[in-house]
Amino acid sequence: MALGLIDRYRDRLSLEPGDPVVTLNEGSTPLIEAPRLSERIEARAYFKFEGLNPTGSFKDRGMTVAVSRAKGRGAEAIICASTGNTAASCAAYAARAGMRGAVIVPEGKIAIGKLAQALMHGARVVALQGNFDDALRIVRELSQKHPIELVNSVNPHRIEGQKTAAFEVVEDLGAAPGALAIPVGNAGNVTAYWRGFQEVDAAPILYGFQAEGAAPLVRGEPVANPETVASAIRIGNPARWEEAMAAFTASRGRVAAVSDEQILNAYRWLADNEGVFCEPASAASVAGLLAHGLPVVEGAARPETVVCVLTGHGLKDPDTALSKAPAVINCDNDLSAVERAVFD
Ligand code: AN7
Repeated sequence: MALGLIDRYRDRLSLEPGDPVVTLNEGSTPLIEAPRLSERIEARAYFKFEGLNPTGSFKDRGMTVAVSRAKGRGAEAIICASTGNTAASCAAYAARAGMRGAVIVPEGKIAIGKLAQALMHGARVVALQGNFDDALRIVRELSQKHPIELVNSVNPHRIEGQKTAAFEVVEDLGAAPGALAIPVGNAGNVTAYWRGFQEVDAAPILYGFQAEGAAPLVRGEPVANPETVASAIRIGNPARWEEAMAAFTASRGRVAAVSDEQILNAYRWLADNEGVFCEPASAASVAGLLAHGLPVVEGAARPETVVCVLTGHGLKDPDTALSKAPAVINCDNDLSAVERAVFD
């Protein structure tokens, strides 16, 4: 049976000896070869498909550690601000731990699959008339005032859990990849990968990608009203700004922007040509490689292997999928009509 990541890596994580293990057997996600993408970018490409975690995103890696620690210190409730995935993960792990969960999401900007999960897991779901950055500021204040544990990636245990994805990449490849491409929102995940790689003496070039309308790290200043179809990374003032920029520099990588059109094209191309259905924000990592190639810092070698982190599952957001996909063909209840519909 596949163990959860605390059972696999506990000695490298931040838990106390007495902490319970709150797990849904997250992690151990597949590293999938990407033959078509490899052709297009002229390097050996792989997907780290984090959409196959229990609630459909990489957030579960951080949540198992953060919630186990919270439970170990006797917390009875957890809270987060979220663009969707953190909300679903927080709600599921709260249910698993027998704790109360609350999630604050930007009103009208949450993918339907994520709302369904958060509500089904019994979390209190609050839709804020503001954006993610407003929600994060408010939950930070709330967690100072009340005995409720904040489980956004400002919580150090989240980063600890998420760094295990880097361990898995190196284990599965048998070596460090030459480069890693990753979407960047609040910048917790890229921070976590870099820490994980460093702990196993690996140093791939990090390519981070933000959506053009929500690209504070590329612009070098916060974006007051971030906008993008990739709702997961609709974030204007990343909490892990400094650490992420330090990681890009240390790895000789860079952060760049991709347009919504490039994101949506990559999103559909991946589903259609590689058989992998990720969410739009995740496709930003592939869109970035297709748009920018493999940018190489002077003096560094061009990477031969590239891992693209596909951070979340496409079923999160059926509305965006259906608006991009071809139409369904309606058909009479009749053999020849079906024949025409299938073969014409
Ligand atoms: C699919 O769920 O911020 O740079 O509240 O869901 O670590 O923020 C989600 C972020 C990339 C960006 N891909 O990661 C949330 C939230 C997906 C995501 C990111 C998110 P960070």
